[in-house]
Amino acid sequence: MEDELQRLRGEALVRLDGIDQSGDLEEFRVEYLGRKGLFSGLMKQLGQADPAERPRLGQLANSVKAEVEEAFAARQQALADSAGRESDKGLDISLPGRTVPLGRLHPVTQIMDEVCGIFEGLGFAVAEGPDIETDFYNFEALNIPPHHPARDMHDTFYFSESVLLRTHTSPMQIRAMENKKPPLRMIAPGKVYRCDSDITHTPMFHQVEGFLVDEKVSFADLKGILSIFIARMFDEKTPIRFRPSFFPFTEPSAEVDIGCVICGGSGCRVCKHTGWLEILGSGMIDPEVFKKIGYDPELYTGFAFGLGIERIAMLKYGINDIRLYYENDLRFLRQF
Ligand code: 2U9
Repeated sequence: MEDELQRLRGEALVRLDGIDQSGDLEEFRVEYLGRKGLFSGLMKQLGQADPAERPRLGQLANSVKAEVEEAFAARQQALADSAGRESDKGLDISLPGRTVPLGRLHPVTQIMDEVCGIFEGLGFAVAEGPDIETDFYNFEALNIPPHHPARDMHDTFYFSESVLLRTHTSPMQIRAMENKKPPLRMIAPGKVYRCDSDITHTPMFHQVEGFLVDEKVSFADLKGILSIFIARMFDEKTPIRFRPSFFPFTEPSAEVDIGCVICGGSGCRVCKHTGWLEILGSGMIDPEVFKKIGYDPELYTGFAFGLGIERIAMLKYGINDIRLYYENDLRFLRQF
């Protein structure tokens, strides 16, 4: 019995040593260590052994079985560890990681922030206000007469006879004037809406308007502030010219041109071979506007200006179709 135990021990340990698959390991467990396995069979034969020898043989059988069970557990662990290393074989840690695509600000937002930042640096406060306005704030207070073409159904989006989508950001400035007394320096950035769509117009676009009101404000102040803005937005040496114009809410009025940023003034497709680009409108606030909101036009004067953000961005980047901004083509938007 003792010899048989030692033989089984040796055989089991040699078998275990050669096992390299978990299926074979399970087969081994059933054959040697299972309830009907070889070790259990030997234990059962203990009953037939010499009663004086039984305790010693019983102890020996238990310790041999425990040794084989321990070797079995060690083999099982070794197989599990090497299976883990196998699955790591598909991983090449020297490969570069996947880059996470970074988002960025829309070109219109970038220009909007740049324009606002320059005027904020010159002491202008930023106004806020609703996109949905009334006829009074959008037209009447701005001295736009009842039969002006801008009031036409074909130019303005109406909700009802007197409620509409603002066509410029000036209503915010009218509201600010109603609530505050001069001196006032303010810009009004935001979306505006007009019934228009072609390569230079979209039904929604962005404007920044601004004004400065105080006693003794002159056209020279307007020229000074707008010249500083142009020098900071474009270049110190950018040529500027003021051209007489007309707006219902300013008198006198002027449009402001800069030397073409694309061709340097020699003439190109962007400046239509004139050498100049129109970038904003401006003027001295019409006394009729002051009367509408209750400012004394004898005491106060002020200048105002307005610019279209998409247009500035088109000139700056040489873009010829405004609709590209709103088609969400990432190949276009990623360039800015
Ligand atoms: C108040 C009084 C007057 C704002 C002004 C312009 C001239 C102007 C256009 C530029 C291109 C609109 O986006 S655009 O189509 N704007 O030319 N805007 S003066 O005048 C004001 C504003 C507020 C109370």
